[in-house]
Amino acid sequence: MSALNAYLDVAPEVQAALNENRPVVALESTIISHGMPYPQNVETALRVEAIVREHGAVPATVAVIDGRLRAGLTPDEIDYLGRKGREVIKVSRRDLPAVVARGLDGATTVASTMIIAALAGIDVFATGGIGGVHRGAETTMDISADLEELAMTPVMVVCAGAKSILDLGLTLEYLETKGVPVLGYGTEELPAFYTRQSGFGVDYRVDTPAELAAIWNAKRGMGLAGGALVANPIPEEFSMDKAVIDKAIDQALAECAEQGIHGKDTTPFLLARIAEITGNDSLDSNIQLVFNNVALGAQISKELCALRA
Ligand code: PSU
Ligand code: MN
Repeated sequence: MSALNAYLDVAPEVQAALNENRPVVALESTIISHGMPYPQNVETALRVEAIVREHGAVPATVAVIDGRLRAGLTPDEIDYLGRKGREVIKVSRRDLPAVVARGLDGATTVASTMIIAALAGIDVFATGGIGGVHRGAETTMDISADLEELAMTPVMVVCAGAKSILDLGLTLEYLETKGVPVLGYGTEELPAFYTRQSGFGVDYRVDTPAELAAIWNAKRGMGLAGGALVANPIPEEFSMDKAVIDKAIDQALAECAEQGIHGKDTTPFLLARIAEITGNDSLDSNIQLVFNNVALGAQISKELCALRA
């Protein structure tokens, strides 16, 4: 047992699946606390777990509870994180030591969910969107720790691309420098979260969960450090009008600058403002793309188990 494992509790159902080479999908909790309003956040998180199960995998929602790293939460714990919302500490890599030492609760970002998933031995993690290089990063230096985590921690992350609150071109450059494969599921183009297209290409178009699993197995087999990013476009019927969403993002970015929001508050502020400006349309899209991603995550995990059987 490594030193860090002393801080980790894996839910019995999750541990049993891992021991028996059955599929498991890790899920993050900042999307619950900071990514969506209550009660839709809790409804979505519980539905997401059900969808993972319907696709034959075991869900492992990740968080920090009472200072323990947790892979696999109870519905009550999910409800608690969702009700507390933005009062819960948003925990990325740099926050883990203090939150654990103080015995606090925290919602995990993509970066810290990857850390905990890797410690637990979970390969596949599905979410909505990842953090990236923010627009204006050439002066603010605001680059999400999610990218650095993808560079070093061995987890395959399924997302719907990144929101254009970020500089998508610079985000891809960063991932290239760090050696993170960006794989488009059924697409040549990086999806932009609410829309299927961004104008930026992915590294490889991959059309089946089996091939995504094979690519991941090859990366691990060669001993290459770090993760991989699977970019899964939002289903056509739920995608948004580009002009509508771009206008909301521009307004949210302007308010963010006016109010001097910075650091770890930037992304939650932008997410909340975009949801408020566009109302239920963007929330519906957001929920649907997460459902789509966790279903793909379950299929990839199944294929990985088959490769290892
Ligand atoms: N982007 C989204 N939805 C989210 C997040 C980002 O579209 O919920 C959350 C994720 O938890 C992600 C975090 O890991 O925000 C990134 O925060 P930051 O930019 O401060 O690293
Ligand atoms: Mn940041």
